[in-house]
Amino acid sequence: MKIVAAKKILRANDQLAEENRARFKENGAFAVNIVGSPGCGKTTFLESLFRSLDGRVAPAVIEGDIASSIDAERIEKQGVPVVQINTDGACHLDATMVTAAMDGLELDKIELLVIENVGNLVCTAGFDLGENLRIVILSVSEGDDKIAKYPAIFQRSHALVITKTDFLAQSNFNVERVVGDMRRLAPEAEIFQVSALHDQGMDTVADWLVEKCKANGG
Ligand SMILES: Nc1nc2c(ncn2[C@@H]2O[C@H](COP(=O)(O)OP(=O)(O)OP(=O)(O)O)[C@@H](O)[C@H]2O)c(=O)[nH]1
Ligand SMILES: [Mg+2]
Repeated sequence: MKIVAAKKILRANDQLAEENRARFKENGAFAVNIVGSPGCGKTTFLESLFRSLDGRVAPAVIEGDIASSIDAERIEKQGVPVVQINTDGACHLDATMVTAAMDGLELDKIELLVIENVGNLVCTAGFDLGENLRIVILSVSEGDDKIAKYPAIFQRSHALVITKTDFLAQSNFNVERVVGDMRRLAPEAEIFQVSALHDQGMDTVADWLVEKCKANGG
């Protein structure tokens, strides 16, 4: 019985995710779901990304957190429109929450809609939000075994961003192992290496996203 219930919830989520995707398309908004562990550097990545984009596309953010508006306040400081979702304990966003958040945004004015998911490498993997692209962030301080240990989220992502590379010199993190693990699981995925806090490597990511937005009609 429990398995049937879970399947029903996922089917309902998938249906709503398709509706979200259609709404993004209608409005010319390219949606990106950012996933990764708590503290891996998702918000710092966004802050650096918006500096790098430097107005080339019109961005907005949906911030997902269990509690607080700390991340939304950080994004707001950059002058980027943002809506905060508090999941009240849930370890991932779902398509319904994103539908509700859209009401707080002028979707037709947005070319790049970034959704920062709740920090979690497990629960976020199963829930399509209606995004066009999923980016998974892995920081050097988490260790190089994470793709092997949490494969689903990496397998279902279109890009891997290895961040906090400024820590590489003080760590035993093996970049080649991580790249190899990702290539085996998701051969088509893009792989970037950045130090978002220091704005290093971010121009390549920003250029790639601008191309995606333009191809989407933005
Ligand atoms: N040295 C270094 N620190 C970083 C980098 N990126 C993020 N940090 C630090 O890592 C910590 C967590 O960064 P956040 O961007 O808040 O991480 P997050 O993934 O958004 O965290 P949650 O939303 O709570 O899951 C902060 O102290 C950042 O300053 C980086 O590239 N290098
Ligand atoms: Mg954050």
